[in-house]
Amino acid sequence: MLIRRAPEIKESEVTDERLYVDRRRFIRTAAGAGAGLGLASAFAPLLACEGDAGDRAGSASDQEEELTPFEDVTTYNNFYEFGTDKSDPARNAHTLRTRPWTVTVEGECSKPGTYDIEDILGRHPAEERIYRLRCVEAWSMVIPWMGFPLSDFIEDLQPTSNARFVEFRTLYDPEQMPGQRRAVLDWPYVEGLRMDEAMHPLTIFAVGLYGKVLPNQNGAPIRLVVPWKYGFKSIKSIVGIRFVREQPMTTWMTSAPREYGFYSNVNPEVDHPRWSQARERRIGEFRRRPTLMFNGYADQVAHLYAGMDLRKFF
Ligand SMILES: Nc1nc2c(c(=O)[nH]1)N[C@H]1C(S)=C(S)[C@@H](COP(=O)(O)O)O[C@H]1N2
Ligand SMILES: [Mo]
Repeated sequence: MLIRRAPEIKESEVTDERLYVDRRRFIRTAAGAGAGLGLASAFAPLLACEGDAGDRAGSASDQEEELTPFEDVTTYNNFYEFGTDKSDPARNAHTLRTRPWTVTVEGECSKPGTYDIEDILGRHPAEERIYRLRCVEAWSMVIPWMGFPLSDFIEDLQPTSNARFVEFRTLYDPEQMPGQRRAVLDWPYVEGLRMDEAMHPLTIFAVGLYGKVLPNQNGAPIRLVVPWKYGFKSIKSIVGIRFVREQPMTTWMTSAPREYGFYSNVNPEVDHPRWSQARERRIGEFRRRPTLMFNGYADQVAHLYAGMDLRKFF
C-alpha cells in the first residue's frame, strides 16, 4: 500500500530530493483517497489532518504541512554529545564511528544479548514514516523517517511480565563524542518508556531519513522516534536497552526534575516552568502555530493516559 519497504538502506541508495517532493505529493493524494475508505496506514497522522480541516485548532494549517527541508533537518540539531549549539552536531558528529555497532539487551527478557546492527537491519526492513518532531524548546519539524516499529524488535526479545518499562542508553565515548568531555549532562544519555508506549505502533527505531542512511547528527546508526513526546525522548545513537520493573531515571529528569518529567508528552496546556508550550515555530516558517495535544497524535495515543493527571505526570 502506501508503506514503501526499503529493502535495506545502503549508502549507495540515495534518493534524489526532487524525487522526494514528488513522492510526498503522491502520498498526500493517496492519503486523501484513503481517508474516505477509512484505511488505516502508517500515514494515519497525516491522514487525520486531511479529513477534518478546521475542526480543531491547528488542523487547517496542518493540511498545508510540508516536509522540513533536508538541509534544516540535518544542520539544526540537538545532540549534546557533539556540543550544545544547534549547528554543532552537523559540524562535529563525523567523529562518531557507526560501524561496527552493537545494541546490548539486558534485564527482564528471555533473549538478552548483544545484537549486531547489521543483523538488526537485516531482520527489520525500514519503511517510511512521516512524523512531526516537536522539541521541548518550542520548535518543530516534519521529517520523513525510515525505520521499523520498536514493537517488532521488542517482540523478538520476549520480555517477561516483570518488564514494565524500557530504558535506552546512548554510546558513551568521549573520544568519539567530544561533548561528553564536559559535564553538561549526566552521561551517558538515558531515556525510558513505559512498556505500552514502547509497544505502540507509532513508536519506531529510525535508521534513516529522506530515504537515506541516518546522518550521524540525527543519531546514527539507530535512534528512537516517539512522535507524541517532546524531542528529547527520541534518544540517539543507541547502544543499550534494558527491560526493568521500575520507572527508570532519565538524563533530563536528573538534570532538572522540575522541568522534565518521565512522560514528557507534548501538551499545549502544560507549560514548561520557564516558557509556554502553547505554540511552536516550524523550522523554516516565521509565524508560530498552535501546538497540538500529543503533537497531533491524540486520536492514537490519548487512551494510553486515560485517567492520568497530565499535570502531575508531565
Ligand atoms: N543522545 C542524545 N539523544 C538526543 C539528544 C541528545 O542531546 N543526545 N537530544 C534530543 C533532543 S532535545 C531533540 S529535540 C532530538 C532532536 O533530533 P534531531 O536532531 O534528529 O531533529 O534529539 C533528542 N535525542
Ligand atoms: Mo528537544
